[in-house]
Amino acid sequence: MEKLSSSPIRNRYAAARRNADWTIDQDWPSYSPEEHDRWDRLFARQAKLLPGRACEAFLAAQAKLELSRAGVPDFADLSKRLSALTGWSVVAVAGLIPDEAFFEHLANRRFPAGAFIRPEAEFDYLEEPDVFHDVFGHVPLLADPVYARFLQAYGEGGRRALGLGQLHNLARLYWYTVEFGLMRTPEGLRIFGAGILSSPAETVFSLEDSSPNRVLFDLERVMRTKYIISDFQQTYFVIESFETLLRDCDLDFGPLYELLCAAPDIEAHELAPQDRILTRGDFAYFRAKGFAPRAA
Ligand code: HBI
Ligand code: FE
Repeated sequence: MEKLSSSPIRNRYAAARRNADWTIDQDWPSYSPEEHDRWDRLFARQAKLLPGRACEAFLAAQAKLELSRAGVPDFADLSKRLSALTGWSVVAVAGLIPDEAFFEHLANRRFPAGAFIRPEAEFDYLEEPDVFHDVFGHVPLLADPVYARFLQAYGEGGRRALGLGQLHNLARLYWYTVEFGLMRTPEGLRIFGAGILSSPAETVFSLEDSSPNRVLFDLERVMRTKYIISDFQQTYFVIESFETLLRDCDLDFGPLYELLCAAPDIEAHELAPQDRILTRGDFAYFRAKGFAPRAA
């Protein structure tokens, strides 16, 4: 993910005047009817797919926050409802911001959300986080008290990791939970990662395709595992609950970072000896695209 934080900002907010903390004015009145309509179409498509696939906390939070088809949300308005629940607010940014600023916001319960909405040509996939990825995908779970605490703790950890030069390990934790995490529930696997929740194809692929591995979450294992930025994940990690995720991460990362320095990275497709495997992928989707995992 760090690779992306230096990508040039190429949307209508690129020249927006920004504050020292990288926030900008969302300028909600400036959204065109086409942009509101695009939000509605993106929303409607996921609203059809997510019941029975997104975790209950996500669906409940969407209702609590009154996130619906009524066009791009006004962050000030949304933040009033969100902060009343968990003290989080949504602040506008033009695109990816430097790691330091990003973690500072999270540590203070401010979620930096892209204000731009993807162009029609990138309706199905874009690399930078736009308002649909950030507000539709990430924001609802900030209304869940335990998840809200986890993300704030991630921000606090990010500031420390930056100081220790360990960001790449911590970024993997974010990637395999906040962005692409799954949860095991009595009704079956459910999605909580924003990267999946905002993507119709990966919503289905992550739960139903035979290609990827699905492995129970283990903090050290996740922090050793490389990830893919521009395709579906080859391994999904599965938590039991936000409570167990928060408890598993509630430790001094110092000794863990030392251990990680000596431990080899694990490839995105590999299974490790200590893995508690839920499904062993057959990689059919990836092989069809020319991926040939070396025999382990
Ligand atoms: N900036 N706006 C924004 N959104 C992100 O998700 C983001 C970022 N900057 C850095 C970053 N993510 C990652 O490098 C960290 O999660 C590691
Ligand atoms: Fe994201």
